Amino acid sequence: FKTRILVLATALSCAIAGVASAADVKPRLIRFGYGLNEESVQGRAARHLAQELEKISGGKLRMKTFGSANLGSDEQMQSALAGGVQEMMVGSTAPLAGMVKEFGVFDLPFLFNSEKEADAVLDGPVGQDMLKKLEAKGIIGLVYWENGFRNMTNSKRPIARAEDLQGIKLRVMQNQIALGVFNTLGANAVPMPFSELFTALETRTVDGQENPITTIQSSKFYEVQPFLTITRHVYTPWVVLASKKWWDTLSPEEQKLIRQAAASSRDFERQDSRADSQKAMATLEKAGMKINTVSPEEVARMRQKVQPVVDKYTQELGPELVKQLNDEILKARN
Ligand code: TK8
Repeated sequence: FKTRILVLATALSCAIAGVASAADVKPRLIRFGYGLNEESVQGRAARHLAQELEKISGGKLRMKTFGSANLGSDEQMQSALAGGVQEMMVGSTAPLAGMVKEFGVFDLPFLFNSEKEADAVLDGPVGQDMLKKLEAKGIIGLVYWENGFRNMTNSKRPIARAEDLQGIKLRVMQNQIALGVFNTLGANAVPMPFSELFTALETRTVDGQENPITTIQSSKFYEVQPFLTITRHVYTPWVVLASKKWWDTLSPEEQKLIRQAAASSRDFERQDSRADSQKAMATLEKAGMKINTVSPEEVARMRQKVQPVVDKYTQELGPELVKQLNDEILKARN
């Protein structure tokens, strides 16, 4: 008899918990913005996130995705999240360095050698501590997606040596480190939001830019940029963010579902990005881009050239942080 009561009581409390958690998830519409177009890796992962969230919330948490910077550039969306006027987004870490300077570490060139190293650092203590720092600025950092290793394109000439960058107006992401790195390599660095980039390339306001292969393909930069140089000079991530003002109005159950869907989108996106990178390269070749790869010797020269910039920003970002980061990279490498 005793065990029967126990079984009954357990069943009852489970049922109550079940009911309580279902009531804890209210019908909501979440606006999720991103910068690339719908056909990009970013677009596919945004759709995956929306579908996953809808599925695991029994259709209650619905997400409307806005690509092509239709809700604004990365920087504008970051402010909108902090102000509580937009719920969620994905964007680059580079413009976030204006809020939490430590995000600038991901703009230090020639840091990671492989995607595996980047995953280890981003999902490890360095990457996660940085996400927590965003809270004081009104933003919840959820997960990192892969943007990837960046390469250069331009409309003037193949870049075989750093000297070939002389006189090239090169669009860079909006932070001091990116600016310092490319000016030191010899280019005329022009900070500009990604949302203005295609037009700037088309009208020759700038001569070149740098981004991963997947983006060069999905944003059709090959239509206006004849030269592609494989440099893999920096690995930059994307980060999925939520407005803290909004987040704090959610129930713990809703927050849990969003975290769960975000983790699923991270795994999906990284895999998709890596597979797409191969395909995108073939598309760029077919489109007739003139492609060259800088030699390992030249990469070593470039590294040396930018070392003063790395040293300067290591001081500004915190030598301890940079050391911790390098230690984690070495751990993942070996
Ligand atoms: C898209 C950007 C883009 C980034 C850049 O909004 O700005 O060049 O690589 O992916 O975040």
